[in-house]
Amino acid sequence: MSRLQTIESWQNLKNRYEETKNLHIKDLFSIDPNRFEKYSVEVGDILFDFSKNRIDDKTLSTFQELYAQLNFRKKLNAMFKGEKINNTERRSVLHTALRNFTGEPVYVDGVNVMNQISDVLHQMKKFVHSIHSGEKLGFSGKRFTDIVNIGIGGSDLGPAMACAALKPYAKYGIQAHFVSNVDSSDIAETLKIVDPETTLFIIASKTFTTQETNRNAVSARKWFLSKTGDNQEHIAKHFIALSTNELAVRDFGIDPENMFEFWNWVGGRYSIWSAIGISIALFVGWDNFEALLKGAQAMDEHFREADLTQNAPMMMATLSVWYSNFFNAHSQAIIPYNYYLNRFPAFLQQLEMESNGKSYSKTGTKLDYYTAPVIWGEAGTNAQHSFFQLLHQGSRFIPVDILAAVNNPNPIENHQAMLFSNVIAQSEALMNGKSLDDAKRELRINGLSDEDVNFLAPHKSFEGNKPTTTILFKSLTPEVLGSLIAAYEHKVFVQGIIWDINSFDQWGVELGKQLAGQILPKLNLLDVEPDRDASTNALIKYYNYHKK
Ligand code: G6Q
Repeated sequence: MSRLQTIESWQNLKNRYEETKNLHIKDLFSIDPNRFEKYSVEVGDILFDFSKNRIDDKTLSTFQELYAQLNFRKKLNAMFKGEKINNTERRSVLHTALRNFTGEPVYVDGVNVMNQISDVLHQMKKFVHSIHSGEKLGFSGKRFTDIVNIGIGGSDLGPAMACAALKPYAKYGIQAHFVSNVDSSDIAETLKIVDPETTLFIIASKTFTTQETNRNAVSARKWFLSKTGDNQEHIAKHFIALSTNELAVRDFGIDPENMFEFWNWVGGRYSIWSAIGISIALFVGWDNFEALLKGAQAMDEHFREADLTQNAPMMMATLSVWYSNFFNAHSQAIIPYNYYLNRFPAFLQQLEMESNGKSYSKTGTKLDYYTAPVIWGEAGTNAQHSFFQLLHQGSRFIPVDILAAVNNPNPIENHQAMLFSNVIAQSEALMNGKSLDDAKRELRINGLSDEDVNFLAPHKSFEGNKPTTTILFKSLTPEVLGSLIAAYEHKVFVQGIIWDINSFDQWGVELGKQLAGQILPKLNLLDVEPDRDASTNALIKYYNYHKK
């Protein structure tokens, strides 16, 4: 049996589930009119409303006991202090240090990493200014107009999501492009629209050994040289690297002067705050990048100080565990009612599923409970016209996070009021549902026969009692975005503490990297490999036969 199952409060949560599983959220509001005040939290410009969830005081106090029994505070401090909590890679986990403006030192192996962080931030800031001011120009003396970030996974999703989210803050007339996929169409489509004289290529790779990134980087370099008279000296002006691996950067032909370093205690999916964020700074300006970091730091402080019911990331994690492990929820939907947050669900997919999609405890015991749910989502209101049917009437239990800004940077007549009324209406409808009697009453009012009423009513009724967490913010500013990302990062950390897993390794991703390396040479062979199964051999043969 896993350790978690032996903890008394975990067993009590099972009882609590049995006692409360049939309670309806709307009844919880009738019982306790202060429910919203109790179960909502404001952090800076963000309001987290947890009150439309299937929780009550007793459930939360049982979770409180669980956190105490798990020594949660001690574990939280261990992360912030740089202890090597990523035990399978024997690394510290210090994305929080990257946005630490408190002046407090943070030590790894006796070294205060704040000095290295501030050096690189300084180097980044200088570089960003020199591009924006025109001090640094392309090889032909023209200003940079485009940046192409070549990276994948954690070296792509964060900056790509943030540049999309902060588009209204873009200044200096720089267009940001992101190339990640080894599918040649990705780089080809980007190269069709950029000008070699005015484009800066950013090779973003923590390890600098990732197949897709290296392949795309080589193609970009080849294209660049072919368009610029094959002069290797121009590379220095147009290629920079973000990496922990100086040797590989040098081998690729990028001068270490043009390399922005980060460290192995920054996980890929947590690296947006490091040099990996340089594309954001180039796109929206240094002040806005710094505001993003400060927003995250504000969430860090909140997370370290607030008690459970007033702690946004802890509440998010508590609800996720409550639903995953007791209500058997297999997935969680993320619906931003915000055009600019269209990449946010994809970013969270990696953050949550790569961090907590694990089946073994930190000490190597096979777990006997569910860990990370599947994270999925799409921007509203579009999502309402596709999968909301399943949220409302499907047979699965799916908690939903709804995110929305009150103010729109592009106000046009009543668009924003329409958008926002959908936010409110959906969370209300998911909770309230519509009883069979109400459905029948409506049909009768519309003049339907008894036969039609009885036939149609079940199809027009909604169970309701579907939990939503609504996250509202005044506007989608860089600070708000920083705080939101940090809130989800900490949610993932708290889940990992309860599930007793290492949220900071990713051996499943490493497997993909190994396999890609093994299969590549085989694609050139027509002969089948006797060691491979018939299906794999047939697929390789199909490829070889049909390739032009
Ligand atoms: C993130 C993962 C993974 C990683 C990519 C790219 O946490 O480790 O998504 O970011 O595989 O790796 P490199 O940055 O080393 O190229």
